[in-house]
Amino acid sequence: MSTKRKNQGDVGVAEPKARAKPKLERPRLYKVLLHNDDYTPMEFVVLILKEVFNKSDSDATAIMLHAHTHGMAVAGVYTFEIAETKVQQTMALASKAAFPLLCTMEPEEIAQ
Ligand code: TYC
Repeated sequence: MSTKRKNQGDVGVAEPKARAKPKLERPRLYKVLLHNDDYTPMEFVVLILKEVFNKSDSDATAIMLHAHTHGMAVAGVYTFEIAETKVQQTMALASKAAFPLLCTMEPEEIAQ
């Protein structure tokens, strides 16, 4: 077999190689939501926001009051596994204390 390369014309010759640094997709983010109810004490919700969501006392109080008056509030925005863990931790603490506090997560809208 010949060692000479076949003539491939100009196809691809002057083209740059594939990107050296491929662009990474941003990970999808999830909002963790605290839902209002009539029975969970305000102090317990503030405690959850401080302990699970690492909020300051004043941020925790503001988020709790938002849920209390508007029906729900965003406790934080995280990647999937972190959001899932925070939902599980919150629900475990609520059920241990026998409060009906509901915590859920939903994907953030994708920015265009
Ligand atoms: N509404 C509750 C009360 O009056 C307090 C509360 C606030 C409960 C926020 C849940 O996500 C919540 N004791």
